[in-house]
Amino acid sequence: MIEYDEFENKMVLKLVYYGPALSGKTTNLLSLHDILDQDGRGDLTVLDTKDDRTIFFDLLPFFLTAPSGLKIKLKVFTVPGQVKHDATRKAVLQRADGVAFIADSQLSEETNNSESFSNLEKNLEFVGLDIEKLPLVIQFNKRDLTNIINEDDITRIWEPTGIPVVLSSALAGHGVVETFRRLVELTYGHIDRKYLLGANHGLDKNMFMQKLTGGTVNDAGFKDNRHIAAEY
Ligand SMILES: Nc1nc2c(ncn2[C@@H]2O[C@H](COP(=O)(O)OP(=O)(O)O)[C@@H](O)[C@H]2O)c(=O)[nH]1
Ligand SMILES: [Mg+2]
Repeated sequence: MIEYDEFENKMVLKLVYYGPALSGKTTNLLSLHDILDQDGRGDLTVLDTKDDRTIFFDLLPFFLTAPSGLKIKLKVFTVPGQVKHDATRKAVLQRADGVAFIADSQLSEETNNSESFSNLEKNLEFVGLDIEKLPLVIQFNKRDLTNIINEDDITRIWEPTGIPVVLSSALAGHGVVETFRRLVELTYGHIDRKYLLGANHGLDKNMFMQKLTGGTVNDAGFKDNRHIAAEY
């Protein structure tokens, strides 16, 4: 649920990187921060320390102005993955406009992934968001490691859901921008339907993508990432 202030001509969007502890959520934002080194990208705040008591979230903001003058701030958050930080996760998830679920590809993490995804479903319901309508992208991270879930299994499980899947190695920066692009693209569609960004503000999808990611919509993203994954 977007924050839109018509009087001030300002809009604040919120994207959330969700997933189990240590799946690579913070690493995604660190890589995004490094790769998208451009106008409109703010500084990264990492509040996620290794000390259990001080784990909160990370925040990477982006800023852009539509041709109409509408100022848009896009806040990208991570949640703490550990089970006990559920209250923080709920708070971060409030009013989210889109979610990237970062799964850890290691076979040993399968239970943690599925518990975290169930937790996402439960918490979306708790904060009043409909998972069927919310822009959602799944990233299978750590493709550089061995003993990982294979691509065929990922496709078999996730393709029927229609949720876009990106294979990545966030540590190497692979698949990180693609995940963000996919999410930003879905989020644009979601918001444009309601706030007519194109019709009323002159901000079409390509311009939105260009301003946020420095690139245009890449519909071959999934294939590209399969290609990258094959390199490991
Ligand atoms: N091998 C490998 N390690 C990764 C990758 N992404 C993250 N990591 C490592 O996994 C650990 C947890 O990452 P972090 O981003 O802190 O996880 P978070 O708890 O989800 O924020 C760190 O040691 C990262 O360096 C990846 O793509 N490949
Ligand atoms: Mg983290």
